[in-house]
Amino acid sequence: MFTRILVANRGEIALRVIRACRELGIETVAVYSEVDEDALHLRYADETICIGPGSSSKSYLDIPRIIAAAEIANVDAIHPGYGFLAENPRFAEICRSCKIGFIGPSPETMANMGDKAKAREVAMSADVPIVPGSDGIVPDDKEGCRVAEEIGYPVMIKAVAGGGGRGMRVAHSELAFLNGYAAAKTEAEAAFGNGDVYIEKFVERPHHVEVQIMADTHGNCVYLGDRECSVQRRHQKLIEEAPAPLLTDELHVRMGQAAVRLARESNYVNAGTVEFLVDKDLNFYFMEMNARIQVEHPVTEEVTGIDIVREQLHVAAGEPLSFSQNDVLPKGHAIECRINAEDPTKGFRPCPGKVSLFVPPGGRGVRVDSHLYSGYRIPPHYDSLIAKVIARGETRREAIDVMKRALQETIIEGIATTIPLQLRILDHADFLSGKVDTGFLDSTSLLDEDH
Ligand code: MV4
Repeated sequence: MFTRILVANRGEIALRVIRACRELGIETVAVYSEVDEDALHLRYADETICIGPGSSSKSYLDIPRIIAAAEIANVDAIHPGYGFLAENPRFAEICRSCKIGFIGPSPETMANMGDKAKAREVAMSADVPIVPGSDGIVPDDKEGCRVAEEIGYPVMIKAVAGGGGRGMRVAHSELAFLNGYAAAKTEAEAAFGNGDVYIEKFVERPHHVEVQIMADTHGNCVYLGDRECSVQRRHQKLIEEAPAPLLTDELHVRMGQAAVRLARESNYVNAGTVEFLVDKDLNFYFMEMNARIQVEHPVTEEVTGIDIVREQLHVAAGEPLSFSQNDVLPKGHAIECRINAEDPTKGFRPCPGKVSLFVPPGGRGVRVDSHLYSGYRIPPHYDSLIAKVIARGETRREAIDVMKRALQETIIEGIATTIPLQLRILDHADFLSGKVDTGFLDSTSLLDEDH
């Protein structure tokens, strides 16, 4: 096992990684930017290194600064958390050439999964269903029109370098296609430096269901069950749960096995997530693979009892997974609310600032992953996630009741948060019946400003 690792991240995920390391007896080195001098991850780590100014591009995203810190601190490996450098194949490659372990998949696997058109090909080879669409990149709009006609409108135009909803357009007609094609290419070129796009049949109001997998270097690959992540606004998830309420017993298994086939086909090693679209008839289609630990991993941990970050450390050190598929027996139900420092009455504008008082919820069935403390000043430079509240119960209804109680007792003063919105969602009839697809929030009045 590693003796010392560097955590190339901040916020709650830095704490999550440091906690797993401490339990395994691994020393930790935290890096931080100048605006993070008061951040909690510095207090939890064994050593700290300032890597630059607040701007991410000059600190948490700056590969030479991170590598320099890793060399100076003499670590065995780097855990990238999520976001920042977590899915950057060039960073993983540089770690490899510097003989620093990277706690994630190989640069080759990461590059393949980062290219959405290549990922579709891998899925096809693995016999994992994909949405009908183009055979790879669409070279020009004339060819695009031909493909769109063939698969039938409406279609979706997607950037190969995309993800998270950027560089995406829906087209219901040829005219809309021509406009959307040009717009998607321009947006993708600006956002990713790569304007290549492909086409898929547009799936109306799909569910976003994802499968957590874990793979080691010994050929073991298992699925840890699924999560429903459809409650989102502009591709920002607000509530996630495990298992996905929509699926039948048979579908939990079929989707889990499909995710494992895809991971095996791409030589995947590490924790990973295979995202699927599920339509109203319960057909499922591969969408993307995320080559990192995800924000919502705790709901899977709560129903399986498996420490996913601990297993990441084991497999990155070349050890086998500590469990096999037969040991994964999800029990009960877990829900996560992502608490963001955003003002729902001001169009979800981020509202950084000083948290004058923070009293986290607790009690039976509650877990809180957060870097917040009373008096902490949230810097404006990073994302607005300030806490994850996770509730579990024997049943979905019980988990919802625990979550409502937990959010009601949470005290966060000095800034606005998404908690009032999440409490309204937890009371909504469609949420209670488990019927929420990705169009749910926009189709309700829950986002209106007059609440
Ligand atoms: C789709 C789709 C419908 N049909 N693809 C959005 C993010 C990106 N990862 C893929 N996304 C979608 N792809 C086809 N062929 C609908 C979405 C989508 C969506 C997916 C997951 C979660 C939320 C979403 C919100 C709007 C659109």
